[in-house]
Amino acid sequence: MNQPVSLIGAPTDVGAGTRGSSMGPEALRVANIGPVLASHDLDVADRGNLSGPPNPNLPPVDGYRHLAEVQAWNIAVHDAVYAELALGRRPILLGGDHCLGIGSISAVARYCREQNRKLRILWLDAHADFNTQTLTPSGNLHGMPVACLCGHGPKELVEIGGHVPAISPKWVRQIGIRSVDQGEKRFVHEMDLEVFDMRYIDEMGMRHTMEIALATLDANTHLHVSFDVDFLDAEVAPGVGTTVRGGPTYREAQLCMEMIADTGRLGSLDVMELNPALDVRNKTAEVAVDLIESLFGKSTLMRTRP
Ligand code: HAR
Ligand code: MN
Ligand code: MN
Ligand code: MN
Repeated sequence: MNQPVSLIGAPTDVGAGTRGSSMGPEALRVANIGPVLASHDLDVADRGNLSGPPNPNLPPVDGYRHLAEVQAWNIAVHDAVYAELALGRRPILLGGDHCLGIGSISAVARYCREQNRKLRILWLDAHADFNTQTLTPSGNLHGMPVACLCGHGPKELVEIGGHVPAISPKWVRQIGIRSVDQGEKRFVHEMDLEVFDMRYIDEMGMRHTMEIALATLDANTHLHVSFDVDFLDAEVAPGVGTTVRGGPTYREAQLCMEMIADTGRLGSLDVMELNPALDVRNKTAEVAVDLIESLFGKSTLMRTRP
């Protein structure tokens, strides 16, 4: 039997500029995320939704929008994700906007630290999410979670996992990136983040990209995937707040997920930024569920790794 999984809904859009990702968890359930995973010999528990403050829809204060609300939601996410890991289960966070990656990944990092495990984070996204108070063009905290996790952000967010910084940039591999703000770009280079942007994927192909991103995993490595649905090409996945043209096709994304599954190391997952208010007949949710099915080991035929 595979390691069991737990679904945790976090219905909020407090970190985003566009409203609607608060409906993401229910859209993923309507697209049958639970039963689909259960059909692959997995014990699936749906823990329901977390609760937190409403979205006050206010402008930024000192460079951040909704910092107190984002903090409250991330503490709830941290505690819920940590609790599932402590039970020996694999948490699947159903977002919600991507600011919640702070709570989720700081919990995973805490657990790995306690268990003496290595951590590798795959950040699948159109965006680097590496802005800071001074670099951000919007104040939206969903543009800052990777920087916060690396210790660059307000103490309300960087301290959530109890260890600052929660992670090292060396543990992160970003894939599918194609929209990075000017100041953010400089900071990505300064911190030496490993980014496989769309040009890299165009030139080298998804297979080579994933071979490099997944290199040097060992039996003691916990693999966390933070899947921002806007990673996907906008034509495949219109149901997100910040679509960016020129992302991975459906097949490229499938290969990405299948190669992650082949490692057998997947320990936790975030599914973020799905916005049903912008979707077409829930198709983006269905595409996301198809891909997650591959991530948890669905394959067309039985195959040995070539
Ligand atoms: N870079 C922009 C900002 O910081 C928008 C990035 C956030 N969008 C997301 N996250 N969907 O990946 O405002
Ligand atoms: Mn993101
Ligand atoms: Mn994004
Ligand atoms: Mn299916």
